[in-house]
Amino acid sequence: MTQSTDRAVTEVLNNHKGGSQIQTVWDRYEAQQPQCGFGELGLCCRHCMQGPCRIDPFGEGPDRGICGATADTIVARGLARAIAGGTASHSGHALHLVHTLKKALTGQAPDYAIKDKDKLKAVAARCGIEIKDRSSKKIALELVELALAEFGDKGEPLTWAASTVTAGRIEACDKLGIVPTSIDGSIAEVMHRTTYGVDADPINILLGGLKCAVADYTACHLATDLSDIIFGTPQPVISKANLGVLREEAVNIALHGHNPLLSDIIAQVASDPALITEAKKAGASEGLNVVGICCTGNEILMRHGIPLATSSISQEVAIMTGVLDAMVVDYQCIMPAVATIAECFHTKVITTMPIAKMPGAEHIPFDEENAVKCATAIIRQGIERFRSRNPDKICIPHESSTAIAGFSAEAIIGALSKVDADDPLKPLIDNIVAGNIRGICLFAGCNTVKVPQDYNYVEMVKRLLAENVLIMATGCASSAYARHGFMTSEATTKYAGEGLAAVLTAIGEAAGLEAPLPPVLHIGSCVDNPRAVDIATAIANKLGVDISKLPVVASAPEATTEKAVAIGTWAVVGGLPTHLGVIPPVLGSKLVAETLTSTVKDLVGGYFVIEPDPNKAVKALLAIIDERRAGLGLS
Ligand code: NFS
Ligand code: SF4
Repeated sequence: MTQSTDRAVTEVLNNHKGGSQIQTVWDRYEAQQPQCGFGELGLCCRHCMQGPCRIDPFGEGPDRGICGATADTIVARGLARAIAGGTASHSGHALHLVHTLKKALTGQAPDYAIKDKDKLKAVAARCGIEIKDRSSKKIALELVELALAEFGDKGEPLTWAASTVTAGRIEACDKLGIVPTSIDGSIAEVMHRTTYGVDADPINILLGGLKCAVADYTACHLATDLSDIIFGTPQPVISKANLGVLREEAVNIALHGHNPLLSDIIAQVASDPALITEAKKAGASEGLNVVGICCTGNEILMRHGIPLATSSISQEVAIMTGVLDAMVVDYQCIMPAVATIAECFHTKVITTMPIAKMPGAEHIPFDEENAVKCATAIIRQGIERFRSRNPDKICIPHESSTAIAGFSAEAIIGALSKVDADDPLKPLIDNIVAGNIRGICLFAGCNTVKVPQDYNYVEMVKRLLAENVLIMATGCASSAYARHGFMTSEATTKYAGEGLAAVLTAIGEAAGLEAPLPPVLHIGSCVDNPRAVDIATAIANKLGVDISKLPVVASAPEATTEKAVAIGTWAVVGGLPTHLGVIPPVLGSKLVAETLTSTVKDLVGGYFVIEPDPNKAVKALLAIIDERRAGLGLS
């Protein structure tokens, strides 16, 4: 099967010099065939030691587990646990930021500070904290306490959720009893109710999953806000994406993982002239070249213009170029296989977090209290490794694309305000009303071994752009579009329909770019998905309707992780029809599948559209956009 539609990835897969023993994610996928049909349908349960239990999907074998759990119960429990897993990841990420900001404010983490005071004030005011003439430090300390309370037993609705969505969303969640009062409490509750002999009512379990997903949204929004406060709110920046950003004459260090707490500091330290001189002394005439992989790559691309090497599914391929001197990881989406592949090259894989170690990697604990010192030590490891690079194993593809990134909600409003300073949203809304922008689609989520890398992303976006749908992207979706050249002004000319192209050109020119805005706006990493909600909420509030009425949809055409399941679920609760291009393990229960794709629509307005074929998916999304336009009285 085709492994990837990314030419750089394919070039390295075909020509790498690591030897025939190299196995990649695609080889291991093949070795797993055929995958278990019970697992694919969600019909296997291992929640107790009497199991595993399996339900026969054809109705000929057992229709209940040993405890009596039905297919509906088992499938619902599995899905709820996936949502809890994703939420736990985002909670850990967010809480790490809160603790670090607290340490920075109390002098324990001197390498971090409040970089964006305006964002601090805006977030604090939104959360009901008094601003007046108070110092940034006082405001921030109060914000930290408020943030910490979101994780514990707050006993009332979570501030980061309640203060960022429409009144209609709060009402819908209230009615269903899915308003979480604790981020971590919601995760624990799902784990509790899905253990042996607790919740057996599939619909009740699903509601628990939806509630946990709202907690996931809260954690993501909190993480985005704190990252902006500590490291600055992204603004448009021009950089490059794809494996061609690796350089033969430089020490190449890839930052892979998720939290900017580590990567942003390394990105800053990498411009230290003393370290650059050290790299040159080691023989790298072009000094240091820091590149990003996965979401942490998006974070440093957005804030520092650091080039993006590749996305999650092709992380091993970055090592197979033979020029990656160090791969520095924190947590999430890091395949344990990278340490194995690195054994065939000179690359040093460095783990940094106490909860994420890996056999075969070197562990250098990253401690926020000595962040710059740790970052310097990590970079030195990369410089040292450069010396043992084997020139015979080099295989750098030439492919890389220009990518304009950094479209935070603030940056988008900033660009729009150049068209209408008094009422920045007006040009956007007027063009939606006039049909120049038929709708908006948020592309999110991962790559998966089950779809040739980026195939669904590229196929879908070409058609949607031609139909004047404005695209926002996050996570590995944004990586796909950056690597395939969709984040350039030229892409607007090439792919956007007439109406959309005219709007993007007018905004680009007013904003002083002398060229159109890109048709795919890179709005951040996966935790940054709430930036899209912020924009949708602003549009909805201005129009006086709920988000569930807007011609706005979401798609995760190549989803992989539990985090993607959690995000997709809160997008649905947020009122967005959400397409999945990979079939989640729910088809073993007709009830669960129907609830997610249809019944839930009457409850929250959003629902899942499961469609592996990208062309059919585009048709479905366009029909939904038109249905919603009609609902608003728009042609
Ligand atoms: Ni999102 Fe980012 Fe990528 Fe998927 Fe993983 S990197 S947090 S989970 S694979 S988009
Ligand atoms: Fe089987 Fe029930 Fe135990 Fe699951 S919880 S493994 S269905 S006995």
